[in-house]
Amino acid sequence: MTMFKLSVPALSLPAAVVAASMIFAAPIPAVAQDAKAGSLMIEQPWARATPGQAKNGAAYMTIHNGGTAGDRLLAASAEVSQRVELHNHINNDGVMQMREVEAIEVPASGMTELKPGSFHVMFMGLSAPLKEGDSFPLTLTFEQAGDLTVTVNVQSVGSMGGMEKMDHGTMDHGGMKHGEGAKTN
Ligand SMILES: [Cu+2]
Repeated sequence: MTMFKLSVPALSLPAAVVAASMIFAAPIPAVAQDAKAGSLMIEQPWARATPGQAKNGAAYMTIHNGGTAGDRLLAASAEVSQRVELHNHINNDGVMQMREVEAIEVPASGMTELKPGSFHVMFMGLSAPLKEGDSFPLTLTFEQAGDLTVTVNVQSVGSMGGMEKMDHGTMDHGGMKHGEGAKTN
């Protein structure tokens, strides 16, 4: 009997909550604001705060596709800038450059990550700096799922997103010249 009584405090409430959340919650940060449309789920859209009078900014997110058909992100729109483009980074003889892309593929039963140094949503001609802690709506247009509006959270200038796992010191997006190599319409 004494042993049973002693074992009860060992199963404290916080430990039980942690155990439950490990079982039921997806492994994403608590700050995530996810959005769903059809078989698509947009995980944690975020943008990097822009320094000083920077005219361009970028947003990132992970697009999950739980469906049996692939989809494509065709366009994005937001009020924060004059233009919104879909970009990718390419390695051009060792120099990282950004290029506008026609679409970003999201494979069936798969996902596509928009992240620093890779695919991103580019804001060209910001009307005001993106400030840490702010958030703004971003409408994504998919070929199959149609329009989906997500809330983009602005994180610190040096942020790599919720995961903080990558170290791309030489590929800092914020310091790159946007528009170089990007085609104009
Ligand atoms: Cu870009």
